[in-house]
Amino acid sequence: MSLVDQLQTLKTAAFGDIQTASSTQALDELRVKFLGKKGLLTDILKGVSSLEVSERPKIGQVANDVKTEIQALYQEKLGLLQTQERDAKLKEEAVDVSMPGYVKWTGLRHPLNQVLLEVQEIFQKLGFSVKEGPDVESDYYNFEALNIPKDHPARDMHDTFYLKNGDVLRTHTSPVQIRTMKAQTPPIRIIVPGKVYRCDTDVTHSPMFHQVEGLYVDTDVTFAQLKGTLSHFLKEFFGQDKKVRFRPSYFPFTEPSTEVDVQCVKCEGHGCNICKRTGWLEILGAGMVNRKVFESVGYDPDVVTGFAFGLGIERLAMLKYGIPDIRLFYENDKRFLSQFGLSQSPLVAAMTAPTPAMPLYPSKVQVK
Ligand code: FA5
Repeated sequence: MSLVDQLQTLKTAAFGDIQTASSTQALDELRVKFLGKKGLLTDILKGVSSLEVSERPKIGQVANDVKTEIQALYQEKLGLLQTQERDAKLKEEAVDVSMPGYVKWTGLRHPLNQVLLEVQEIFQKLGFSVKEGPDVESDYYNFEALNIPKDHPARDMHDTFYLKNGDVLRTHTSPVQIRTMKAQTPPIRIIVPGKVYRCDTDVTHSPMFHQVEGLYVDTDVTFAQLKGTLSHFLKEFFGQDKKVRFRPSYFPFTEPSTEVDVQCVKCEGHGCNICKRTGWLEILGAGMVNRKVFESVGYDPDVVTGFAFGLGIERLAMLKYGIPDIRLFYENDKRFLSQFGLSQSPLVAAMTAPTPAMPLYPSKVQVK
């Protein structure tokens, strides 16, 4: 077959293949096959060297024409296939704007932390600052300095976890009262949030729970101020219309002592299963700091007076949100925890923006 015929046959084959190519990739493979450096056209042109010199330009011309025509068809087909492939891709990736969007899950504060921050915020506005103390305490700080000597019956109220060396897991946050008074002179106005431990467990008691201690020491601190401060706190926390009552009680480190009840959050005082038909719920213990406690920290009880209180954070959270079982707080079940996200923003703001202290009661103590 002459070279011209071979070129014509090549052109026919290339046209047929290019026209039926179904993708840009297949088309590119055809370009390499027919027009590439080691392609079929190059193969045919190798035969030119055996021709008479006079015949060579004519064959060269035919070969160029064939190549140009194949390239033109290739370009035309390439444009067509690229358009088809782009359209298919756009169709495949099209966004269905009627589909629901992805919901971004953002973390929430634990309900106990939310309540704790709320409590802190209320007291910080009254001029109380936040102190902390160790979870492992000596018998002295947890009991003795608080007027609970060994063999005192009040120790039975605190189902204590003892360590081998005689230290204890603190049973309340009250030891931080002693630590602070030993380190500072009055006036003192602190709250102490923290974990406490008691060997006690049921639906309203946990072996580890959280308390917030409060201590205000100055001259002329009165029981009226204790009542006013705690009433203000409870109304801020539970709502202005909640009734509050103070009942006489006993704590070795306060005299007189009181327990404070709020009107039952469920039945509003009519009596129900939560408040054991009394209409009231006990929320905290409090009292005027016992003279013996002042003596144990080296303060003169004839000069200074003070009040202290201790409240359970779990108890506050259970009452505010109607949670029937304390163990729900510690199970880390997201279905439970995610119900408490709404009050986050103001609390975060309270955390990040320091509240200026605005003392209710200006100090009269002269610190030398
Ligand atoms: C005390 O712990 C005293 N230190 C409080 C106090 C401080 C009185 C300063 C006077 C002056 P009480 O044992 O009542 O008191 O505990 C205080 C609160 O902790 C209770 O009202 C209750 O809300 C909470 N609480 C007590 N035991 C548990 C427990 N096992 N689980 C969860 N909360 C508890």
